[in-house]
Amino acid sequence: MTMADADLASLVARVVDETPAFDMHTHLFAPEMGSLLLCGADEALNFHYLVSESFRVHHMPYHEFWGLSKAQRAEVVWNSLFRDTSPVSEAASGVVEIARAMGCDTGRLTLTALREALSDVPTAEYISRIMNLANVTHIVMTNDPFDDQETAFWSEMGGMDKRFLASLRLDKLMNQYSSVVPVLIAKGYEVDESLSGRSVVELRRFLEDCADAVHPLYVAFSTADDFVYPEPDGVRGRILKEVVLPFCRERGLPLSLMMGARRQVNPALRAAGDSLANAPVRPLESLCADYPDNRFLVSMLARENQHALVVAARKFHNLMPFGCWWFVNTDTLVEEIIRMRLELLGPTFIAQHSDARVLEHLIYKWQRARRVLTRVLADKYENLQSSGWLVTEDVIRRDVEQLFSGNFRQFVGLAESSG
Ligand code: RAT
Ligand code: ZN
Repeated sequence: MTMADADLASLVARVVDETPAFDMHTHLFAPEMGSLLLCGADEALNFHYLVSESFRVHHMPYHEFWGLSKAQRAEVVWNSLFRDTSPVSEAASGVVEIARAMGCDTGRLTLTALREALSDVPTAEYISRIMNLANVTHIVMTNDPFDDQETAFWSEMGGMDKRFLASLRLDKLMNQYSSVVPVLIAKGYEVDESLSGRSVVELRRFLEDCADAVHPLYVAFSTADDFVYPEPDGVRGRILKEVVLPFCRERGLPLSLMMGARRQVNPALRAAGDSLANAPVRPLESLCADYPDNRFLVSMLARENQHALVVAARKFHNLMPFGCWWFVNTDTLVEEIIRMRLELLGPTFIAQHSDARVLEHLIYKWQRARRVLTRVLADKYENLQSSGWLVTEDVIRRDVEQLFSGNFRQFVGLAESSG
């Protein structure tokens, strides 16, 4: 039976809200990893997205800002983005959404009230509350083998909160190889800068050891616009071809490429100083063609690259576009990207990831993703219905489940019942 458009739209909204999400890329950590799991108002306000926006308002010298304590920086950000201007940006309005979900009176929101409503301590109960509000079942961490603070916990990872799963992030190995050579040598791996002798075998052993420690769902690295493939003579090209791709193939792990991040354009902004680049898609197509037995999860940062990425995914089934990342994670661009992907790929991609750095980010990032997906899907189902196609609740549930969790689970080989 055909539904009225308004009924169909509210059914889609309900199903999208009720469908749990598998958050396949975040910067959150299991609670057992101590201070690495950030939460609370001061952390939320120190989010680098907000820090960079605040400089447009307060114009404080960088050294002065970074010389403040975290709580003082939170105050500067608060005053700039919530007192002296209106919090209409994506990241600033996200704080208002978090506050509302946590029970604050957002009509009269103060920093004190926000600090009271959000906890600085991620107790098991608090984590469950936030995950329930966001309707997220699993959180994939970004695990850096060259971060000592993090690797100190790796041997205990097996016994940690099962909702937190690992991914192996190899930016330093792939983008700054010479800087990690001494670290690898100190850890007992026989490598050198020119990849001679036993280097390749030893890098492979390093990856095996990392994977044995954290059991990642995928391996990842980000690239700027300088990523080339094939790159027969370059060190990165050789590590990719001789170490990372065979390792991923043999362990059955997808490789996630986050393309178009131009790092440290303004180092004075620290973590907020990265920008974007229009990255060529041809190297990606060549990789997918040359390595049909490897699987590639790909997100691109520049709006200009989204169309080419979707077209590439039509050509290569070992390519899975995921999420709307960082500078394209805004209402307008997420809608454009999801619409484009649905129109060219059907529901065969990963609709969104949160990229949360602070636990409470899960709330607004997923509320937004759900609102946009509802708008786009309602529109698509209305069109289908008007062509006589039967759109039922079961059909909607199946599609949303695939977009929020099933496509990712299937791509990484995670059975429905496990994890
Ligand atoms: O979105 C972000 O928080 C960025 O700082 C990056 O960490 C990005 O998401 C990445 O994973 O490289
Ligand atoms: Zn990220």
